[in-house]
Amino acid sequence: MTTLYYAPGTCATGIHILLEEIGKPYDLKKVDFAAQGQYQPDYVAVNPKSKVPVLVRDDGSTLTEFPAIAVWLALTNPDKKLLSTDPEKLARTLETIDYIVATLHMQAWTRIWRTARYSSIEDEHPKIKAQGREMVEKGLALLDKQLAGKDWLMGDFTIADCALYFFEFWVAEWVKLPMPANVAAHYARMNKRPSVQNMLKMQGLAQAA
Ligand SMILES: N[C@@H](CCC(=O)N[C@@H](CS)C(=O)NCC(=O)O)C(=O)O
Repeated sequence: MTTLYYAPGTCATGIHILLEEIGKPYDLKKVDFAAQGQYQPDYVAVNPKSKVPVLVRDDGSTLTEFPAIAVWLALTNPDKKLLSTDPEKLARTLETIDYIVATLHMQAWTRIWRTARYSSIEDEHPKIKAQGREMVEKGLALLDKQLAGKDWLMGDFTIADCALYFFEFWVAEWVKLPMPANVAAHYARMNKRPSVQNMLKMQGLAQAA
């Protein structure tokens, strides 16, 4: 059966939401980050990159990287209309996801949460964290502009909204930075979706959002 490896509240929440939107049966396997589970041999055998999300498909093959998993889920479930195949809309959707994943997650949040990966000199950490925060704030401003006059990033609900959700979740629940109005409204809209409510319950995060 399709299986999602996740850790609560991580970027894997976006893939979990997509699985709930699709509504087909799947299994969940939790990776215990507190116990460094991502680095243990049994998990490295699943994903040598030691990251979540990982999707194990029905044929037993694994898929990693948020954008790849999200696109694959959308294209294999076309009836759910989670990604337009119109070239312009598809390119714009991927443009937004790449910004959230490759710039905001990988560059900004990694500076904030995994600061030691940027410098082993502790005195430099406050500066690196501040850079990450600045990047998050810039991202919030750009995404707020993109959401102006729209309920969802692309007009219709797509995989991009699920990527934005994990970014919003971190801002709202974990770092508690103020969100600009359109982003805050998008986060509230997402939290009302049954798929998001199910995900929050299943990951033990229901109190958070
Ligand atoms: N580029 C990857 C990033 C995945 C990633 O960094 N996931 C984080 C959780 S949000 C993780 O597994 N971190 C564990 C670690 O770095 O030790 C993707 O988009 O899937």
